[in-house]
Amino acid sequence: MLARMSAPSNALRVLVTGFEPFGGSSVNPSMQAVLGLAADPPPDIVLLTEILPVSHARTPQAVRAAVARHRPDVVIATGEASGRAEVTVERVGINVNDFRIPDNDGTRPVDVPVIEGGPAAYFATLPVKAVAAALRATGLPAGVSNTAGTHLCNHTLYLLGHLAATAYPGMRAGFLHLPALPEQAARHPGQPSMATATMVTALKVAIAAIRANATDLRVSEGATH
Ligand code: PCA
Repeated sequence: MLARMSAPSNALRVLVTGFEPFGGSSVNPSMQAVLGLAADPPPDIVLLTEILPVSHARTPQAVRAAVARHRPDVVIATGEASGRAEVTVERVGINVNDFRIPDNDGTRPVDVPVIEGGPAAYFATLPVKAVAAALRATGLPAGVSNTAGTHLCNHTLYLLGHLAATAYPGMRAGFLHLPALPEQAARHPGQPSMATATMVTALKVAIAAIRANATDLRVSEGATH
């Protein structure tokens, strides 16, 4: 959907995607965050939003169609990572589907490549460290993650990297994993959570950081494990 019509014609085109609920949950924080952002878009960009299916068969076509239709300069895909306490900015997508739980069609691929014959991995082309730093500077818990898992979030990140490398040169793309919503965590005592409004703020801060940083910061966000 085109959420804003009045941005200048040379304004940055930013596609933000979320996923529909999956895994038996009736909500997905990424869908709530993207709907919240679409309802209150940043004034200085062209915000484009899509809710993607959670389907090994259908997600790739939905991603390809969204990029072809919207021609974004920047893609920020988002998804749920229940169990994580922070907004995590994914560094890398790998060329494998190895689903721990079935997708919404009941499909569970094991060790199936995202792109047959593709490279092992694509790095996100967003300034991941600058985004994580900007989020923390705003008072939001955030970090760089070195694995987006092996389900459809990783799939989407890898596919966006593939599209940027092959068909859409210059397109910057990456992935933010979001914690569970409070109402999800309430059913799993001890699980960390984040409110939708906080996630919407995080997306706005991420967009601003991407605009402000053509290249990434040279600071360590490394991990030992
Ligand atoms: N999270 C899953 C897929 C959809 C979503 O929101 C993942 O992390 O791969």
